Amino acid sequence: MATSVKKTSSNGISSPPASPVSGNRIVTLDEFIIRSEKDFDFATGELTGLLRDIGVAAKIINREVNKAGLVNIIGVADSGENQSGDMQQKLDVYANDKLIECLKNSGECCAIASEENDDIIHIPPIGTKKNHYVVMFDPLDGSSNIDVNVSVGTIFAIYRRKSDPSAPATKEDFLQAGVKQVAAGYVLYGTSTILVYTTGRGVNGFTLDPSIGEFCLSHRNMRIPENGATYSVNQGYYSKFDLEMRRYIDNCSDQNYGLRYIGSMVSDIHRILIQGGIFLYPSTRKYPKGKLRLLYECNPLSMIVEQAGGKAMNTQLKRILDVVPNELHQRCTIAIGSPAMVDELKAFIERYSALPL
Ligand code: AHM
Ligand code: MG
Repeated sequence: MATSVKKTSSNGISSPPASPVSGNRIVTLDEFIIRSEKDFDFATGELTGLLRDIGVAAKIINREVNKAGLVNIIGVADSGENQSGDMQQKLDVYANDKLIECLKNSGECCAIASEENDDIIHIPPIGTKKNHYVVMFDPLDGSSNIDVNVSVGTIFAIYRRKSDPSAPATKEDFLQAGVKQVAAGYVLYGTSTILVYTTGRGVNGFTLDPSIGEFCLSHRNMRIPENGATYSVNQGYYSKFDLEMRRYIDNCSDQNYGLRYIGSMVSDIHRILIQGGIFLYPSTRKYPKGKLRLLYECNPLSMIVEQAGGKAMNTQLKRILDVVPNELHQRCTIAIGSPAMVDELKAFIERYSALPL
């Protein structure tokens, strides 16, 4: 019987084991998850169950996203603003509810934190079962784009809890550095719907085949190109960026890099994962600490990108996955993507942040 040996490189990232499936036959997400379970350190089936729950919720959300224009579900929800002060879209609320419902019904995790909820949500255990995981998600990232049919996505992260499994989960279970994630992923509701995830052994993508209602393995062991020809930033804020960021953007332009910015982070990151490039959300006057959320957006996408061979840091040059959060809805700056491009930006920041203004 083949055994999988966990190999860890100097940066702490495990290299992928031999693929658990082979040949050209269709491999569904459920089959892949179950076959990969043996590679996981604490294989009890809980993590497998959680990933399957998220897969089910993603299919339900996908159905609703795809018929959004037909059923008057697009637009701003009655609840108004969420914790982070953004307008909540109706589909945000729907996606949030479905994820919570799917995770609650299976009872595989002990608590949830969502970008759309102020506080953590406890999940009552089923019977005497002790649950060891907490789940965090942004149910519908980029949702301000829904009304104009631009792709949106779900982002998720799973952590092993720190607190005693026989007691209720605590906020500390969620305030762990991203390097502690045991799994992370996203679902992009795009021209086709794709679920991409990692459990720390490489990154795999599964495209939803609507005819059979299954996510099927389509992108095996995804690797980000070392370099790219595009940069992704809201250049409308150029005058509000720090000097070093402006110099880097000038350099991108001088080098004839293309500018690609969808305004939906999952979509931008998915493109970069496949084609290479860099995504930036630096500090602006409106968001001095950055706009994006560390727990729900930056950490899971950083784990995916690192697992695919890329890099992710904040504009203080700290690896995103090493930042220890101190609040659930903490924001952070981010530069993420092809390793050579992130290194190039790092050199610009080191050079220009040393200059007097
Ligand atoms: P959201 O979680 O409220 O949708 O906000 C996050 C989104 C990202 O998907 C996207 O990269 C960014 O906000 C766009 O912000 P901006 O319009 O300031 O460029
Ligand atoms: Mg978001």
